[in-house]
Amino acid sequence: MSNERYQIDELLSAIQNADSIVLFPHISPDGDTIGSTLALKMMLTRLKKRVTVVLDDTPPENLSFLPDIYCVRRYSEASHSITITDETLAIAVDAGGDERLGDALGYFQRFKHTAQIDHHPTNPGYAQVNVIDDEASATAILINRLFEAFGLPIQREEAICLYTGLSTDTGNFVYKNTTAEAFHLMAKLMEAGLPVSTYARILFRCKEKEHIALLGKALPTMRYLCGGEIAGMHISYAQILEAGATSEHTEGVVDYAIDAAGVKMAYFARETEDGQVKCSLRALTPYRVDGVAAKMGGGGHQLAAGCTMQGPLEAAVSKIEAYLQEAYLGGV
Ligand SMILES: [Mn+2]
Repeated sequence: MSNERYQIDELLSAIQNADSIVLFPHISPDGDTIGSTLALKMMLTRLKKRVTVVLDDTPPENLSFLPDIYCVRRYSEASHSITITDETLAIAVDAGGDERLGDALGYFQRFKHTAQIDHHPTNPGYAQVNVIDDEASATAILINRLFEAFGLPIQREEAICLYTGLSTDTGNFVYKNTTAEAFHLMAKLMEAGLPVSTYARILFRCKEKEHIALLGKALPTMRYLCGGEIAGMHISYAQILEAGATSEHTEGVVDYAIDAAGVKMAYFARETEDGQVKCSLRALTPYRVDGVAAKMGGGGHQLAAGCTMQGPLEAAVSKIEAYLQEAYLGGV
């Protein structure tokens, strides 16, 4: 099956016709873009292609366990040493829009042949060959389809990479995008020798000590509004420093607010070094926080959004609480 957004046959030919391939994961990289890219890189290497991976960013520290992660090269350093020929193919991986390539976009556009593999519904189809399936839980699912099309059985290291993509994009198989196909792939990865408990622990259980220290400072600020249906926490920049933490360690703190029983909408506000306030917002269906974020120049999805506000912290917190209550009382 092939249509304008799902040109799988065209991608297979483009790969077959290429002698070298450059892969482009997206900036602010997550487990799916990095895991899918690395699995694809391993697969293409088995097909005797010369493969490089360029990224206008650095992979997060928590993905440093991934096999071949060292192959992900900083775009600004790597791009000079790669020769582009008429037989070089560029493939963007998991990038929902071409702006997700950051400064590497201009470079991507210089290739004679471009393709992309993605699952974001808002993807405009910016490459010559687009393989977009917005019903796929993760781009890892689409990479698996390439393994199948090329008749290549998945090997253990490839399984670790695909598992990382699939499990992180589905929130460890609990988000609404978790499909039967996700579990079929999971079975296949297990058969390939995936040590799931080892990697599930690394990805979903282990926390940096700085994160725990920061959590210890945020939790006492938990405040409930609207009969316990709105919850939120905040932390000052001084407290972040006291915890020895950086912004990376604040990830996931907001979950403690939205996961409190009975809570429908939640926020976590943190002061930045320059005195602004970054706010993460969460909601449970049918409530939504995208509108609240948009009011403050931010954005995101219905159930997970964010925005940056002017300080001071206390004023920003009052404002965000007022907007959340307004959205809550409005019904959604
Ligand atoms: Mn993804």
